[in-house]
Formats: sequence, C-alpha cells, structure tokens
Amino acid sequence: MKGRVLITGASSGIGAATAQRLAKEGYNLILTGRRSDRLQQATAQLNADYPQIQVEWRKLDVQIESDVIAFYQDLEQSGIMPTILVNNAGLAAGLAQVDEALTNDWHRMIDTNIKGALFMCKYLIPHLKNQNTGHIVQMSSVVSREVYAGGSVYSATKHALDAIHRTLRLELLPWNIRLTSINPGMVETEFSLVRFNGDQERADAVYNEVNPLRPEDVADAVAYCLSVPPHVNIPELHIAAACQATATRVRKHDGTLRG
Ligand code: NDP
Ligand code: 8X3
Repeated sequence: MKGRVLITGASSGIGAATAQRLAKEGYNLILTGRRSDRLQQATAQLNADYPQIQVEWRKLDVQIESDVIAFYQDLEQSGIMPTILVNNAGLAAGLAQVDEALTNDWHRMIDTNIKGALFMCKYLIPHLKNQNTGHIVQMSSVVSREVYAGGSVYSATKHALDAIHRTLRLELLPWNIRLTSINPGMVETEFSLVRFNGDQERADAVYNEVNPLRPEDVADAVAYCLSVPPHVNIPELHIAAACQATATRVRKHDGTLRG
C-alpha cells in the first residue's frame, strides 16, 4: 500500500497535476487550497476515476498558523494523517522593483512561500518522527539560486525555502524522513495570472513564443522522487524547459533569445 500524500495548492497548476499523477500511481490523497469549489470538483473526479484510492479535500490557507494547527488536528482525529507532504502552495505577486513594489505583495509572498511552508512542516514533523517515516517535497524554483530585476522578494522566498530544506535535511537525519526540493523553471500555470493580478494578456505574454514546461512535467518529477527505493533520496531536482537556460534567458520559437 502506498502512503497518503498531502498536497498544498492542489486547486490549480502543478499541485492539481501532481494530484492527478499520484492518483494514477495509487497514493491516497489529501488536497488543500483556498478555492473549495475546485478542490471539491477535483476530489469527486479523482474518486470516480480511481475508486481504489481515497481522496479527501480540505480548505486551508497556509498563511494562517491556527488554521494549519486545526487542520492537522482534524486529520489526526479522522485517522488520515499523511506521511508525505508536497509543500507546493505558493505565488509571486507583482514584478516591480524594490522602491516601487507594493509592500502588501511582499507580505503575501513571505506569508505563503516561507511562513506557510514552514507551518506545514512544523506541525507535521512530530507525526513523521513518531512514525519514523515520511517524505517532504518542497516546491521551490530556479529562483532559489537566481535573481532578476523585479523578482527580489519572490526570489528571496525561494532562497529561504532552499535554506529551510537544507536545514531540515540535517535536523531530520536521525529519522527515516526523506527531503526533496524541486526547482522548476518556467511552467505554464496560473502563476503569471496571479503574479499580474488577473491581467490575462500580460500573463499570456510570458508563455507566448516559447515552449515552457507543463504542470504535468513537474508532476512527473514529483512522482519520480517519491518512487525511488527506500534507501535512496533525491535531495534536489532541477527541471526546466529545453528552451530555458536561466530564469530569464529563453529561446523563442523563431530561434531568437529573450532575456
Ligand atoms: P498556480 O497559481 O497555478 O497554483 C498555485 C497554488 O497555490 C494554487 O493551488 C493556490 O490555491 C495555492 N495557494 C496560493 N496561496 C495559497 C495559500 N495562502 N494557501 C493555500 N494555498 C495557496 O501556480 P503554480 O502551480 O505554478 O505554482 C505552484 C508552486 O510552484 C508555487 O510554489 C510556485 O512558486 C512554484 N513554481 C512555479 C513555477 C512556474 O513557472 N509556474 C516555476 C517554479 C516554481 P488557492 O488559490 O486555491 O489557494
Ligand atoms: C517561477 C520562475 O522565473 O517565473 O518560480 O520567477 S520565474
């Protein structure tokens, strides 16, 4: 029997594709996010398509510590504590330089990508230690290692996530808990729509004329990292579109370069 996987940010993009992929692999799933309608629909579909697994959903805003605590208490009481966490919920907000950025955008990114990811780990780890088993997959980014103008705080949050991931590898070594960080380059999801506050034209321009990763490509990477034998761990996995060399330098369909 495969483990139970908790996926944060399962209502769209990489998280939703990961849910599909892992359902196919036979994992039980707990899908979370803030958009209940999408989670409910995805859960119903997955339960219908894969009757041999158990798929549940919960509404959860990872920014709210008290909600994360109550969420895990609920899972514990329901007897469905996960042994695997795909810590995927995250966002970029805006592309403004430091002096022009909205500080509220900074708060949203820091509260979600760093503090939210930390809350999800902190309140799960005691359970994983008790079970002496587990796997935490952080959905980081190419910008955990790179920076670009306008991306200061988004990049800072992924640098921080990388530091947290590497620290957890040390802290959890006495237990049988694996830690993986996945660093995708550009993936066509709702990421840019969120970043540009619903401006579809601006979001589309990010993916026009290039051939980005699809969320399913990253979901395949997650599935691979979870599938390796128990004595193996993939500490870091970098995945990028074939047309992408750095966060900003990308080859367009016509062979010219962007960035
Ligand atoms: P999407 O915008 O499609 O998905 C983001 C997901 O995160 C949604 O399901 C959203 O759910 C969830 N989310 C956002 N804020 C919160 C919150 N406060 N609490 C709970 N869930 C939240 O983008 P992606 O799929 O692309 O992004 C997934 C992860 O991948 C992010 O961490 C992103 O940084 C990372 N990434 C993305 C890349 C890309 O180019 N797309 C490249 C590298 C990394 P809801 O709104 O329902 O809460
Ligand atoms: C997302 C990658 O380059 O759009 O993590 O910031 S990028």
